[in-house]
Amino acid sequence: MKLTYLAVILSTAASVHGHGYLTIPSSRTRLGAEAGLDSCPECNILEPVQAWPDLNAAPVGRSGPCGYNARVSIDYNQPTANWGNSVVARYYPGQVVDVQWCVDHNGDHGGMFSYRICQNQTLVNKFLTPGYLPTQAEKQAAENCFEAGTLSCTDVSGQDCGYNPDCSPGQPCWRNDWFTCNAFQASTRRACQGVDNAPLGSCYTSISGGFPVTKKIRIPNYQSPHTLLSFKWNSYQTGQIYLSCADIAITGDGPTSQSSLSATTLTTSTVSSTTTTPSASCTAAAASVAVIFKERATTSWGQVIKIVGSIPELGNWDPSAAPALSASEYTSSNPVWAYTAHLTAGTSFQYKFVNVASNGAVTWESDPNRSFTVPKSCSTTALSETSWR
Ligand SMILES: [Cu+2]
Repeated sequence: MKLTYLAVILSTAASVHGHGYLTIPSSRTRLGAEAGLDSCPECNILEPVQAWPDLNAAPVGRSGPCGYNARVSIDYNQPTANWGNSVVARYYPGQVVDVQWCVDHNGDHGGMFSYRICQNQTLVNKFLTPGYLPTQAEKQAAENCFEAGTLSCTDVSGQDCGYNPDCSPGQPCWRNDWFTCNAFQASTRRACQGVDNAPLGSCYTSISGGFPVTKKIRIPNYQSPHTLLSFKWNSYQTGQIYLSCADIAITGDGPTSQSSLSATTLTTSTVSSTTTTPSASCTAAAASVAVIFKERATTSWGQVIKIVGSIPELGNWDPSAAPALSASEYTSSNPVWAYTAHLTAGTSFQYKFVNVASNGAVTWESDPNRSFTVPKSCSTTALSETSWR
């Protein structure tokens, strides 16, 4: 047994190649790489297993729904200071969102991939408990739930949900609820790198540079203040499965119901309602206002957009203390960063956006400062989208 195990390790080490991981929303794996802990985020591999053509045949093992990177001995099923304690993206039930993973140039093994949400909070909570390492049985129980919670490609109208050209009718992989890569040996737009047909290096991998693979999923009609979006890629070429997960929230009724949101969250006792004319959708004053900032800024991997300004909530002009915007809505065609600040009604302040590189270097927007006064009329307000300047 020992010899067989050793042989597997050696053959894996000898065939050094890339592979892939979930990048949008930011997976725990991506956070591990950005924290400098994971030197090969695309190397979270469940192997050697049967990955094809039966996509759910392999036990998930220690990889669990969030992945285990044997190269750096990181188990992403266990929350740490760098991932798992807070959500990286907030969605509402039924929302259609862009998701992306990154496949390495040298490790594009073709095949099929899926996004999954387990709607059993008790099972998921094992993966949200700070410091707790789920057992193998808990990992498998959650994995079964995630498999049952596959977010079907066909849930998004107009999305291309063809069958994988490397799979034959009658095989277990002949299904179009999963997403497919192109033909593995295609002469152009080969395998997974052909899905977006984006240039090499559009996303980060440590070995050869990555190709992004972008799809749309529909968030299920399910609510949770903290749950997981799990990504699973079954390789066609190799006996490998890649798993990663992102911490997300699914809450609220979406953008059409801001007035009902206001009605449930408003506080009337501390604010005079005489100073501002309420907008049509808001009829009462609020003490704390959710202010939504959106900034269009094209960034490269590792860069983060922050909002820094003259009030404590925005870091008092200190970029290291300023909140980061979320790239959960970011796509190459619509590079939007977003942040919701909870600010006291009536507060006036100045601010700028900054671009913070992975080495910490800060690039400021040009002058003059932007300025804003939090309205007293509504518990939620959205500034019009701005662009980097
Ligand atoms: Cu590989």
